[in-house]
Amino acid sequence: MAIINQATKELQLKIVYYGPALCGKTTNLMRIHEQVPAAQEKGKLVSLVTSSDRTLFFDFLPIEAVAIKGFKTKFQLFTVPGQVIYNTTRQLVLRGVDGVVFVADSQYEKMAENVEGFANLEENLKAHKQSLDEIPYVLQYNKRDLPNAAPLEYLEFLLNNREVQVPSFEAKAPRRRRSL
Ligand SMILES: Nc1nc2c(ncn2[C@@H]2O[C@H](COP(=O)(O)OP(=O)(O)OP(=O)(O)O)[C@@H](O)[C@H]2O)c(=O)[nH]1
Ligand SMILES: [Mg+2]
Repeated sequence: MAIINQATKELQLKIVYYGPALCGKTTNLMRIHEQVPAAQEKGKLVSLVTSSDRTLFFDFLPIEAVAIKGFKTKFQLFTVPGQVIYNTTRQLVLRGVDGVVFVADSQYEKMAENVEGFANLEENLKAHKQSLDEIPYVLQYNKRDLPNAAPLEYLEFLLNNREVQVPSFEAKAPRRRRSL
């Protein structure tokens, strides 16, 4: 839920990067962290990972963006752990979410996981009495650099098939800098 502080003129929004295991959620936050100019206020990227770099709880990155009608906007970016066993954690991270970026892995063999991940997002929102009818979300088709990436039309057909279609974006991050 967006927090509006009239006294300090601040607006705080929580955005969650959601998606199947290894689709590139953490990489998204790392790239944003690298690319937001130092002049713009950005906090530390906090990552809680296993020894093999898989997200254990979540990643967290606070960013300050442009002012909207005199209100300083603060985005809190989170990722969830994609591994199936961490569903309770995914549910917790979704609490109070204002917007979702669903990251899909473009590789053909990941389609079932993408579809399951999307259904899992809907289920977990339901647990908070929320739904994608009211929570704004976008789709990111990641790993477009890989040779076995499925055509965009196929991804759209599988994932962007709710009553209202949402914006979708292609992405690739072939190299990952180990800079945490
Ligand atoms: N080729 C390619 N590899 C990518 C891309 N994005 C991420 N990766 C790689 O995919 C692997 C998993 O990336 P992560 O960002 O850790 O994935 P995640 O979704 O956070 O994974 P979990 O936290 O376990 O759910 C890493 O080796 C990344 O370097 C991409 O666009 N292209
Ligand atoms: Mg991760």
